[in-house]
Amino acid sequence: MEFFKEISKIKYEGPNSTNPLAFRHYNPDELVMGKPMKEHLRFSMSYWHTLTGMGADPFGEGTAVRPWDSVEDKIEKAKIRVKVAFEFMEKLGIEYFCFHDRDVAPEGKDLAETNKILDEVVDEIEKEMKRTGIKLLWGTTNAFSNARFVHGAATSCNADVFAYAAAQIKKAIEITKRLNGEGYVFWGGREGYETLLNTNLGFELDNLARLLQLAVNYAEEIGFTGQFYIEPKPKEPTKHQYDFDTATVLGFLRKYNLHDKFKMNIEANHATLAGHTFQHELAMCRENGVLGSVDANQGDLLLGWDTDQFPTNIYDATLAMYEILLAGGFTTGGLNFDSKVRRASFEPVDLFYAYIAGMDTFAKGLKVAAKLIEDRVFENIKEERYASYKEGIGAKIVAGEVTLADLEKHALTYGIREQKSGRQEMLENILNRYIFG
Ligand code: XUL
Ligand code: CO
Repeated sequence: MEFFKEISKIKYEGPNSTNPLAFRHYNPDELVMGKPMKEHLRFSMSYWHTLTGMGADPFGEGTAVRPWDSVEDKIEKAKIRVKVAFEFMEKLGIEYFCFHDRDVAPEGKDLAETNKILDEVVDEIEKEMKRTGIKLLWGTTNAFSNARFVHGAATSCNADVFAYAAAQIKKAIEITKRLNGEGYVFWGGREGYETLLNTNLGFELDNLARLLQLAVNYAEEIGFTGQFYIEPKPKEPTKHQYDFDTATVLGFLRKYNLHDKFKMNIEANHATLAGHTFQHELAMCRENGVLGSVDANQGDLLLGWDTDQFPTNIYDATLAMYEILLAGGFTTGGLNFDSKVRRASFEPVDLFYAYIAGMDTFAKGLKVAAKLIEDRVFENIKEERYASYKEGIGAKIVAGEVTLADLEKHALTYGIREQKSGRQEMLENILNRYIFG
């Protein structure tokens, strides 16, 4: 059965095409820096927003028109959605997907039944993966939507909830392994707090580390070799999320000696909610050797929450790809669109327009970023900017060959000899030239 009958496979038609159902920049096999675009970008479909996001908001119910959802039985519906998902990915030429346990299958009356239903739906996913060759970028668990997670999961004050979350994670790692997932994400959905008047912050962080350590142990025990990622986010749903940003997560991981086991899954809109740019978070990961995977979306700077919009901002996409290329590109990770269509874009075809926009934006960003790196546009300028550390006192500082007294002597003798302009506006204009010609 075909679900998107009016839509055939989306093709690359080149930058001059005016066909809204074609790629203008994403040309999967075109070589960029000697590697096909699709291998640089490793696009992935988010199962949750694409298949189960209905457009509900705090003021009204979902608006999405999804004809395949008309079947009553929840398990049957879940199985049909699997077919829809794979037809969608095939038509867009997306070779990876990501999911939470609860996106793909409904919960049963208890954990045992829930796990049984999940296995049944995973059977269908496995068949479709074999048929199409589409792969699992990462799996994860949803330990935040159900009311049992009211006080958090690993950081809940209730030990039964800690155990329940652990059981869910155990199962989610098992299915990720079964589907050959290349990674597994921990996003701390409700791992945070509203008020310190009732919260033992130190104890909750210890518990978060305990659960992550148990997950590491279990992965080793069953031979799951996929990469573990933590996805930082500063707020929402809780006021203070523990995994605030990359720097905070690095501090946490190092304190609990977990830093060798985790990389980051950076989400664009989470970075901006933390008061950073997307590029900042990626650069911080690159400098610390923890750039793992990316949830590509964009926020609305006029709004203070996670809007999960499809990325169309060419500056952000270019600078993100610039960081990713500088870091050596993705290995296990990829570009997952943790993005949803707006509530008023309720027709199935809107899902295609949205992914085409996101994929084309990042493809164009990749091409521009590659050119910037090949021409060493910023590298040469940065090298020149720090030249004073290459010789004289600067070289001695870097080599650790000076004392404060030596530096005092230097300052007394020379003062500040020369300052140079940072040339920010010139650089921004050069960036524009690379993007727009
Ligand atoms: C929530 C979010 C999640 C994670 C996976 O803001 O980004 O969907 O990506 O749990
Ligand atoms: Co995300």
